[in-house]
Amino acid sequence: MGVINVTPDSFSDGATLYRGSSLDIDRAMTRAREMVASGAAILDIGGESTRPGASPVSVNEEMDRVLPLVARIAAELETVISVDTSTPALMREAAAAGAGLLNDVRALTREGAVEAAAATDLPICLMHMQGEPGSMQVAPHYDDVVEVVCEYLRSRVASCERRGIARSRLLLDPGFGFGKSVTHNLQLLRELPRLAAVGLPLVVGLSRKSLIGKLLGREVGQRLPASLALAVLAAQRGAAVIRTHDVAATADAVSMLMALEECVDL
Ligand code: 7PJ
Repeated sequence: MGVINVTPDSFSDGATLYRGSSLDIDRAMTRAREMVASGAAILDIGGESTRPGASPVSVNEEMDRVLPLVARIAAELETVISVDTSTPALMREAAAAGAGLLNDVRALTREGAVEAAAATDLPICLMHMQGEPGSMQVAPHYDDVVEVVCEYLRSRVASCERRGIARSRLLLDPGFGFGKSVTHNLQLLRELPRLAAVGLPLVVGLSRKSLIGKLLGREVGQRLPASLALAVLAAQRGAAVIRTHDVAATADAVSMLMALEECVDL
């Protein structure tokens, strides 16, 4: 899953996809085309910055950022379009514009989100987050992070099922970096098989995340080697989808694991 952020303040795409405050949609399309050519099966389009400390975006602004790009990708590329949103109105509109997956870092907890997602018939990724982006990294605390995340995601699955979303439509994500210390993130990665045992496909996003900065002292632009290692380690522990900013390199890295495990003949 290749990440395309359409937020002017994104730490990884902001500098290149925007001219001032307006999205350069041709540049975003070039990025999308490159990612598909490099082996991305899914493109994840997000219009809300959820990095730690980010400020909220209005519904209209988020829709204006995301929908034109979803429509262009749907018209021009053969790929699954994922929309990274917690906003019910955007879920509905994105599905109508050609999205193939809803990716919600708030696991459909916003008012009206379960109903909106249910009505689309699309697959949905439910992610765990403790707190909200503005404050989630202040002092994250868990007694047993793996147990808490598993229990939370199980309860969200049950709630979705009660409200008309078949279990077969769901994917789960522990939400690396979303209200988690370095130790919490490492425990979740180490014990990812416990989350895989819930029985639904796992999405993992560790690409360029701040745990790498904290462990190695690397700036965002210097985090690719560690991101590749984390992608392989996650795939080895049962991740079905790897969310990454660097598709070509990640596809190569994960392909080595797949060759080793004889999942594919390269
Ligand atoms: C994730 C996400 C993630 C899922 C972001 C960033 C922050 N969606 N959206 N999983 N992260 N499912 O890319 O650093 O880890 S935004």
